Amino acid sequence: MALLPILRFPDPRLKKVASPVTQIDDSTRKLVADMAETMYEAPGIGLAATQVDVHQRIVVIDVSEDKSELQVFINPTLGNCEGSQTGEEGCLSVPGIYDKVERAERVSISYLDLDGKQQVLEAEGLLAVCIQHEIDHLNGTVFVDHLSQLKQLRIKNKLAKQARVTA
Ligand code: GNR
Ligand code: NI
Repeated sequence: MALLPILRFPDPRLKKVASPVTQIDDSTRKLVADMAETMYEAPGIGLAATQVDVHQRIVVIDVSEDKSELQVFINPTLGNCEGSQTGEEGCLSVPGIYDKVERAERVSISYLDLDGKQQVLEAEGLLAVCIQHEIDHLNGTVFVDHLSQLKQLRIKNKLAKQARVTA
């Protein structure tokens, strides 16, 4: 296993649209294991392949209290969305920044599991938020893209300043 470097906003590679996985093989399983290790180490509750500069439609999520319930979604597609919820979001690609984003309260997704089997999942609450946040990444969207232009500018300035002091 290996820790993978996480791209930081506003890296233009975060804007790439990921391609569907056409074959689930050992390289897919290795990537998923490395993504899970990277997510747990960060620590975060989800990670999209886009964030580690792999532009394939793969997401790992673990919203459990004790970090014991890894979920892997390959080629996830959003189906029915219902209701709305607004909560503070953060992102491993936008460290130290948190802001409110409105999302659907309940979502249905179809995806492939690691055995290539088609699955359907109904999710609500934090898992639903995380799924929407990760599918956004696969489509080249970061949560700050949902904020006002002024907030985005402030975030870019703050991250640029942080980068200067840590350099
Ligand atoms: O770790 C994460 N926490 C989080 C909190 C609220 C809404 C979404 C998230 S996802 C984030 C990890 C991440 O950046 N995934 O892309
Ligand atoms: Ni994120």
